[in-house]
Amino acid sequence: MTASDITRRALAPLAVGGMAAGLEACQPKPGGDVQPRSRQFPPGFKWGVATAAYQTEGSLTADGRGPTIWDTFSAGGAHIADHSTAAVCTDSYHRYPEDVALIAGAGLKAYRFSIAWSRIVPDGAGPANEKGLDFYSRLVDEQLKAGVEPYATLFHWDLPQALQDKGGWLNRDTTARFADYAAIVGEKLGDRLKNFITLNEAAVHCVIGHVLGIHAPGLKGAANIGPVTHHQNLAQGLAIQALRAGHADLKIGATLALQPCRPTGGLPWNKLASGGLDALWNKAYLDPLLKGSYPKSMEANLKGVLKDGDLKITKQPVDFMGVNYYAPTYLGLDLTSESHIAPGKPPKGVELDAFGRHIDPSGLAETLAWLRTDYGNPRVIITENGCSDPISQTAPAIQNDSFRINYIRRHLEAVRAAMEAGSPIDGYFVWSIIDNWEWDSGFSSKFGLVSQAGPGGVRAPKASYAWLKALAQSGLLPTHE
Ligand code: IFM
Repeated sequence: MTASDITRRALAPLAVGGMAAGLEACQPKPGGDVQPRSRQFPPGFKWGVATAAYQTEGSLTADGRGPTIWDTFSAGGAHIADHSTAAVCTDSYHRYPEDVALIAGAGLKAYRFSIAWSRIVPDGAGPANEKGLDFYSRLVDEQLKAGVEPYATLFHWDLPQALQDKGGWLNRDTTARFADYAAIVGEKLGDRLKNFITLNEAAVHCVIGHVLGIHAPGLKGAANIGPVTHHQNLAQGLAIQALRAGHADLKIGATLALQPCRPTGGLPWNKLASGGLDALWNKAYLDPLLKGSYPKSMEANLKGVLKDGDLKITKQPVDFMGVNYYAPTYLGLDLTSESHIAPGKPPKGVELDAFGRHIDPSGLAETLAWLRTDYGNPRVIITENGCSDPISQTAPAIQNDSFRINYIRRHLEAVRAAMEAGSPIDGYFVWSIIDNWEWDSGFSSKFGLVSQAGPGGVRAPKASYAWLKALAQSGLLPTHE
């Protein structure tokens, strides 16, 4: 889920402080492909895939796992397009050796997975659950044995329900609980697990889960923006400190859903709307981490939330920035909506993928240029990029997925071009290895390189799996699929 989904489906009721937030407008950029001079990726470039615990593991009560906000939100299939739940998913809690074999079998050298907080600290606070830690220990060892480098995300939206009961991300105490949990994971696994990603797409969790109510915990209201944004940033800073205190040699990064926010049409006031979303979606996470500040337009949201000294904690050295990119979004000014921001039409002729997202690799080039020019050019890993089959509750996965190959190929052209422009990009991870449970879309959206016939069913590599395998072997990006 990205901001383009917000604009399409639900932006109108989003209150973000209105036009005041819109003064930092991002500039429109022409859409389209970006051609690199060379199509050869360097040796050592990390080709990988990404998943998340809640979308893959299933086994929601196994080995002492505590309930999470997603268990509550999706109970009985509520709020989910196909009324499914994540009870089984790809059954990766049991089938992880097969997952790893598929990854290694494609010649991929990196696997980004997430750790379920409530498997480690079932009640959100208190002693560690050894059985939960053992599961991730086995998963890490399986990867190392197969020559795959593990990248663990500590939080991919599955907050322990016990913490939500105390206010979740609205409660400042959650930040300390996250640091405690990070310390436990670092202590147990940090001898072998060297790559950590703090939070996944904090903006999505904030806006879709706490403002629009489409994701767990299903809260609504613009008043949540300030506390949820800042507490996630603060938690991240504390967790980075805790991890580094345990093991000095860890490589730690943050993964953001970076997304160009473009004004619709030529009217100048639409820049106010696009700038408003840019501030709270992109800059409200990049700035505290990399600059130790917030964009000015966030000030009103942060009143009473931001405390003295916090920005010294949010600003931490990171070893890489994780960029998740899917599409840009278009916005316009709408005085009839509470936020004054409304979804806008993209320029004529813009391509859409089957999920309804724009296909626009220039947006990826643009986000990578921000990091180069405005944020000190940190090392980067593309921690997610990919596309879905057409949304369908009944259609089987498309095995001959040339549209996915085409999407990945065109975005890799933008990655390679950004490297030529000076971006230090170390890797590219496709979302995702196997079709999994896509949050509020359930199983009706399929992003995998491999299909699975229903929860727990037979797995079959798609055409894109073989294509990525050939690319990972040669490093040479083909000119067509
Ligand atoms: O499935 C999600 C993932 O959890 C976060 N980033 C976007 C993916 C596809 O929508």
